[in-house]
Amino acid sequence: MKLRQTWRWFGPSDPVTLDDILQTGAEGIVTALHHVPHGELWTVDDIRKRKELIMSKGLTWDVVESVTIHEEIKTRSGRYQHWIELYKQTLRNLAECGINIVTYNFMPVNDWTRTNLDLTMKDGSKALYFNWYDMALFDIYILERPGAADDYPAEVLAEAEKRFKQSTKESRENLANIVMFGIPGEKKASIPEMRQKLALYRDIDRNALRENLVYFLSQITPVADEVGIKLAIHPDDPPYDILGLPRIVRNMDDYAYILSSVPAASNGACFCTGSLGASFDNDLPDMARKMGNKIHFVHLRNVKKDAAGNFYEDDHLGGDVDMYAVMTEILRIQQGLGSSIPFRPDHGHQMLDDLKKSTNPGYSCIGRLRGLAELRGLELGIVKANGWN
Ligand code: DNO
Repeated sequence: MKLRQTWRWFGPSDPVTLDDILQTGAEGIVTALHHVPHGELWTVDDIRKRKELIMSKGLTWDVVESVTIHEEIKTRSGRYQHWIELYKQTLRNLAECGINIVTYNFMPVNDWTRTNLDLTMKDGSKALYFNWYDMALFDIYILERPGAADDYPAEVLAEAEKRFKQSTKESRENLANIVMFGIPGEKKASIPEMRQKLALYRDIDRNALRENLVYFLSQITPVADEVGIKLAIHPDDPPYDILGLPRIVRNMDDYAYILSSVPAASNGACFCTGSLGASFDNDLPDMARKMGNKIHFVHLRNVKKDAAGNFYEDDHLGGDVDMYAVMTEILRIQQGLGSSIPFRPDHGHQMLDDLKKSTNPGYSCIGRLRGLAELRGLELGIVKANGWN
């Protein structure tokens, strides 16, 4: 049995339309109700309308990415129990509409973080990039987080200071917008809002955040098990502590802790090779082997790191991640299952005609289409060579 080829769509305002997606050869859609504020209930009516829209084009809604977790759940403060009850009801509503894989993350404050959204590659295409010097520049000189300078090595501090001196008001605003970019179609944070959110985590260290995640999972997994939903926690991107915030989904130890602390059938992972591949410590094929059928969803993407840990997003089959080895492990897991694990080509370079269009960073059409085509070919080759079908 093969994997299921899916495609992330940001809803009706996505410049890549459902008609476009049909031509990529993707079989299923990954999406969310991005207009619903974080934490609020997804109603059956809203879910059904979105599902019907997708089905009217001959596609299916296979995976939700993401039902975002309210910050009060992550910090276990304020009305967290109220938000958890809403989360449970959203899971029930999704199951009622026949949607049964739900991706989420437990990154404090920010979702994925980059410092450059259009790094020019040798071939003229553009890629997303993360650089510690610009991250430090943002953290120390723009966000002005108390104690920020203590979190970076001297070499990074020196380069950040140099870059700050050369920066302009406009370049600093631009950097802040990139670091706080968030998810297309969702509310963007301002610097004062970001400071307020960071303050909520003042007393939350790694252990406390882990406990909050385990509490959340112990609350929602009985519902997910009952209605047949598979949960898929996305790793932290990048898999490092940033902005003084603890990150708790970075490597195999973190996943082992999360999966064993709440041993429910529904408790599983989104295996994102781009996020996990940004760490020198992660051996991805080995992680896939260890996680086995706890992998409920897969993001395939590649990264190229330099010695300092800065990284850019490379071609899907280029970069540091051995995509052949990862694909082989995922397909090996797939052979023992009765249903297809969905994967999507994650991010892609802005290239060809897309360079002239306004696109969602990482989510333009042609770069992902190239990725999907390459990954689909890789899959076919591995399946045939192993006598799988
Ligand atoms: C970035 C994405 C992430 C992911 C969420 C899952 O492109 O992979 O934003 O959707 O972290 O909750």
